[in-house]
Amino acid sequence: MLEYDSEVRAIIDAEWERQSSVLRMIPSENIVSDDVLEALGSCFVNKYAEGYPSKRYYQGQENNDALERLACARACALFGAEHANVQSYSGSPANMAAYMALCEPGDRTVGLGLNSGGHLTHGWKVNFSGQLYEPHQIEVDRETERLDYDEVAKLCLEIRPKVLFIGTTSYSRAFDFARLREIADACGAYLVTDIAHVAGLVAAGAYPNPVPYADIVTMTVHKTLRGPRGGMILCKAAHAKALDRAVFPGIQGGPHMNQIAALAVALGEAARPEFKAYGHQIVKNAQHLAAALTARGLRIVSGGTDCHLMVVDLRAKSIDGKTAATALERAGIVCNFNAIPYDPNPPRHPSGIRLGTPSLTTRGFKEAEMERVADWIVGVLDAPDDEEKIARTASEIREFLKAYPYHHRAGA
Ligand code: DSN
Repeated sequence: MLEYDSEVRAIIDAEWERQSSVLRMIPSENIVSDDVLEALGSCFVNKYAEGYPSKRYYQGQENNDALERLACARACALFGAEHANVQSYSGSPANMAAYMALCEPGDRTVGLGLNSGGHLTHGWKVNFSGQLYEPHQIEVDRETERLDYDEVAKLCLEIRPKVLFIGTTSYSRAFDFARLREIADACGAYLVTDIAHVAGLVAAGAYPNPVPYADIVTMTVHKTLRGPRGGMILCKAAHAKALDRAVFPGIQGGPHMNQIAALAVALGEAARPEFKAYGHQIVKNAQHLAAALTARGLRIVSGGTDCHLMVVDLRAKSIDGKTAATALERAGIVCNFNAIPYDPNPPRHPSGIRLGTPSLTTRGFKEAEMERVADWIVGVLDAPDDEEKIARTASEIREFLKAYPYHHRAGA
């Protein structure tokens, strides 16, 4: 492979070495199976397919059509959806398609604020969702750091948004989707849920499924779902036409058929019993890690987690999130700095870090390993300038990881 390009080969090898020798704890990252990788690198990379099955703008589509139909059928079966669109390049365009299918520019929307765990595309002011529409943001309750559904209902009745857009990048609690549907109905809004982070947990039955309640459900497929980089959208049959039109030709041209091939493989893997066990183990690992960090003197935002991630408030250790994340990286623990709700510190140096367990769980980590992870993390946070200790931790982790392979076959 890459016989004639030693420069790129060397960089890929270095990245493989980096990924395999550190604790990868960014919750939006995972490790795809060899089969997903093979499909992603298949001959579908050579083919254009603008349009939808049986309605394309190029010839030579019989295999593209079969592939896209298979991916959509697998998506609908896995999540219990009426319609699937598998063409979105990633999560932000998937969210854009949801807005375009349901709203006109200038319409009012309600979404979860960034510091409360929402995403840029849920109405943040510098994002298209905050500029093309009229966004109103909900924040979590100051005390519980959880969504207060009475407050959501109050805001929605006051604002009367066209869309209630609920999803997360760092909110760790399970949503009450039935309640959100009631709130949307009471104010005449559509309900869109963005399950980019928890899609794999939903597929595994380890997190509530919003599909019965939401008009549109968007997701990325590369996080807990363990597929290739990409987006996917599910919706009620009534929105299918508007949604498909929003994706193509509304937002994008030809779909990436190699990405859809890899997604079809990932959806097949996610339907297997091993994946159910995997999804539940991700959550058990996250809950165990949250408890282990709490026992070592750290505070977890909202007191714990119902999913694969948590935000850790570092103020008790007198260290900011960025300093912590860079020290942890030197020690072989890769995460990201993150704001906590109502963060008194600036976004570039917020008070927290965000940790997740999907990729460690793929490598075979269970609760016992989470105890080791908690020790390593707290050891670094207690002495972020002790370079000797940090180097020792990095080499301990590198050694430890040799027993946990960095690739896996389908469903394993
Ligand atoms: N970048 C993703 C995450 O890390 O949560 C969200 O877009």
